[in-house]
Amino acid sequence: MSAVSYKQENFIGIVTIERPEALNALNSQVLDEINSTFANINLKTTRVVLLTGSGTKSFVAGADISEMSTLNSTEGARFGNKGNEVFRKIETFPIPVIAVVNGFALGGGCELAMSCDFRVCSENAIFGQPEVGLGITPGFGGTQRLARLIGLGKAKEMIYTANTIKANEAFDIGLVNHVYPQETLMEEAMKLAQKIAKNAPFAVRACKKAINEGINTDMDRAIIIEEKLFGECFATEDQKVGMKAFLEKVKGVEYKDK
Ligand code: CO8
Repeated sequence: MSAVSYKQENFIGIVTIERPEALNALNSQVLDEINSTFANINLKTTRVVLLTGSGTKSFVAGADISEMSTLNSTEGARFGNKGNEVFRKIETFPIPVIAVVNGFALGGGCELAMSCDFRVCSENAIFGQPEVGLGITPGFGGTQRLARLIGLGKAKEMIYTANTIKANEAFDIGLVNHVYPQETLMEEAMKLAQKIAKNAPFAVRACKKAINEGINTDMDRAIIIEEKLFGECFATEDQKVGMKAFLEKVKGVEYKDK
């Protein structure tokens, strides 16, 4: 039975992890299916992806503890590598991916959310990296992405203590961009996605690439990455259409990704 579903509404793709019996925990099958689902997204017809978990209790309650419990050191590293490859694919996916966190985002769940461009969550969301309480480190990028997102001191405290934090604290420390009531979470996420999808697709993708690649290098190199992508925008029809519309005071221009 499939553990990941995909649907498309206009330019928005919705990927849902569907393993409610284990609070959407990530086993090998789920990781493989997330991977193939993203690989099959049509980038000509999709401009934003929302990634969420089924139900109202959990986004993803971590990597699957049953599957991990019997792994030896080599197998553990291989499992970590499998998750890392999938998460890196999401992080570097050409179009924005928004994590819609509808409950627990623990361990691998928090790490999955952090591999997305940004996160929105419901009021009942709980975030944490509880791995040290299970005798392991975060293994799907948590030690790296959490520190980059919320700063070294806060990340170290969360990881060393295994403390979980509620939605409002996640908002206060910048781990999530918005907190919504559970009932309106998906509707609000869709509104954000639609707003992004209305903008020039090439330019949005170029921004993602520039931000992602630039953040990992020094400013001199980073600014050159931006310059190159900025220049490429002037070869698109969307740049002509967008600027002409502004000058002619035309509202509601439709971009075609040319
Ligand atoms: N793995 C497997 N099964 C899980 C997981 C999980 N991570 N989380 C929940 N489940 C299962 C439970 O075992 C339970 O199954 P069953 O009904 O068959 O007993 C079912 O989901 C429902 O869970 P609970 O009954 O526990 O529900 P509660 O509401 O009482 O509690 C919690 C919810 C607090 C979320 C609780 O389930 C929990 O603490 N879960 C584990 C959270 C956790 O520790 N996550 C981190 C896992 S480690 C990790 O993610 C490492 C990532 C990097 C891996 C690198 C590998 C090398």
